Amino acid sequence: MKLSQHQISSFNDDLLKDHAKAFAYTAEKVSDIQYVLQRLQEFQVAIPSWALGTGGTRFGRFSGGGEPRNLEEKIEDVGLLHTLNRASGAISLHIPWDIPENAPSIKALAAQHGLRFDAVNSNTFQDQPGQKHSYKFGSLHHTDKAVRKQAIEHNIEVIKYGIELGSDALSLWLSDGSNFPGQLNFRHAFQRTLESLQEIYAALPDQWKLYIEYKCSEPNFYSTTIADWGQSLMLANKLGSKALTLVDLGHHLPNANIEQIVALLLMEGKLAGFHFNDSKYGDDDLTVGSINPYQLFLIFNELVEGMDARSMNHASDLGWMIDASHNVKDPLEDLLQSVEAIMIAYAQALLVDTKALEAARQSNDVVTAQDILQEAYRTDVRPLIAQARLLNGGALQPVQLYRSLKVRDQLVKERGAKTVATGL
Ligand SMILES: [Mn+2]
Repeated sequence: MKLSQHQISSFNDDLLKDHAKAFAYTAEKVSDIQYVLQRLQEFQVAIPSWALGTGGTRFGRFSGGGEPRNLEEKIEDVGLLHTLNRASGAISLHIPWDIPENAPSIKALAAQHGLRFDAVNSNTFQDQPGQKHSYKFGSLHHTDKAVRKQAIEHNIEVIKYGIELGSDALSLWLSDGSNFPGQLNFRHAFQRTLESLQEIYAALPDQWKLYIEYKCSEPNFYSTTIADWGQSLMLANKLGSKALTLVDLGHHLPNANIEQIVALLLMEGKLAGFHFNDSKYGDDDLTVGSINPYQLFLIFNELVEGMDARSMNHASDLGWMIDASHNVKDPLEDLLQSVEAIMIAYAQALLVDTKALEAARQSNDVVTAQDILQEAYRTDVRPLIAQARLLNGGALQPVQLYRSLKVRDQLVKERGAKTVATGL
């Protein structure tokens, strides 16, 4: 299914008058509106190929129907999102859930939808049918060299798929860890992981990056071998300049100050990018901005200030990806909400008066410093994002258009009510 430009403009026509009023009201208060709009127009968030089906928990999965049955249909779904919001112009593939059997035709299909391939993701947290060695006790940290070799070769194979598709990063998350005290020698597990990563690192093409994701627990509950940003950074520093630390917002201990972690990784030139989601208790993988939008804004505030300090391009110099799961929502509607939440936090961060904030800090004016941040956070920036979308040819209200065109019903008709997408 493909939406036409005509469907989008005729939907927008009815909303234009109200939008213009709302935009004028907000734009008047922004000192450099052209700069903000341009940044918003450029900003793109990659959609993971594993988030296009209904998510499940360890207790069950309730499919919503019309889920993509193959990689082609997943690309079609991301194409739909991008047509609606013009801010989802990339897809992040997970191997082996989405192996591009015919890379040139997959690449051409993605290009037809205006999509590029973001980081490719490997998987050594599950055993695949016919796999020789099991990852039950880990992969890159495993005590058995043969298991480590198998996991290394898998990662190198994923890099090869990525090269064929024009990707330029391997994103790696390990479930390696231990469930009980005494199970693992921490130092040896770390050393084996490092040695395995060195072999993967050696297979990276020149312009490629290796994203090392960390997670404090799950599926192992006593220790994980790359548990936090410090351990990821230690590995990245030992590996070299292509290795960077990836921050998944749901992978921290409760109440961790993620914005501070981000600020320092960025300062060190070691921040790879993000897996966006939101959570209340653990790695809940909820819709971005649904639980704690203020934290997301504070993170973007550090990102904008820190990237500007290093003259980085906001849109292209870090990896921006969603990593969420949708148990009770239509995945496409949920992803539209997530991208919107990211754009809102980014736009608010662009409005922060950084000079005034720095002056307040210098004079230890704590009240003013807080007010400056909250002034930006409490600005309703939705008309600015809608304007950027309009300028890019997208819909003023993506979810409403998706609903009024009955896209999900159409997908169910085309694909069936019982389809199940590969993924989480
Ligand atoms: Mn993640």
